[in-house]
Amino acid sequence: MISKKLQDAINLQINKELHSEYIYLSMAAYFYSNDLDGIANFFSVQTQEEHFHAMKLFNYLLERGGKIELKTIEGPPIDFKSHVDVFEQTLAHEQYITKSINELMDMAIKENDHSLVSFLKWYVDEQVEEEATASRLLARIKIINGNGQGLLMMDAELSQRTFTPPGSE
Ligand code: OFO
Repeated sequence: MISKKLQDAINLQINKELHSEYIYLSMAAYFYSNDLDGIANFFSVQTQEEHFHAMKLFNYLLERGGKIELKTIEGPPIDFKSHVDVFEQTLAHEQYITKSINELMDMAIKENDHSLVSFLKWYVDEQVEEEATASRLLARIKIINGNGQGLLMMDAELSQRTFTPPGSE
């Protein structure tokens, strides 16, 4: 049985992952309305990833005999200043999520919850990838600096992204 303190922290992390899903859905909408459907596709696939992150925690908590307590999902940003702004917000958000996962890991270590420590390692690794992707795309959109040809190339590349549930590839 998991402790009440860790149960609360996992429920909060589920909320943060669902909030991430909502944020990326808003970013997808921004790019769809700017006729960059490929970049919008990237964010759309990201929403599926975030849903997966939330559900993985959800299923784990149930397996541990914990209680799921879903909370209100905060609204996402809906106005973006520029394409660069979207990617800056993406990187900042992923850094925030990394911090949150690390804090959860610290709590699990402190409580000697070996199962949770082992489970969270997947998220620690995943966050390395999340930050690296956000950082690479931010650098590229800055290089493109509004150049139409560069933007269309990035759009074409990101249109290829599909969602593959981790563990099934
Ligand atoms: Fe769930 O990693 Fe992004 O937010």
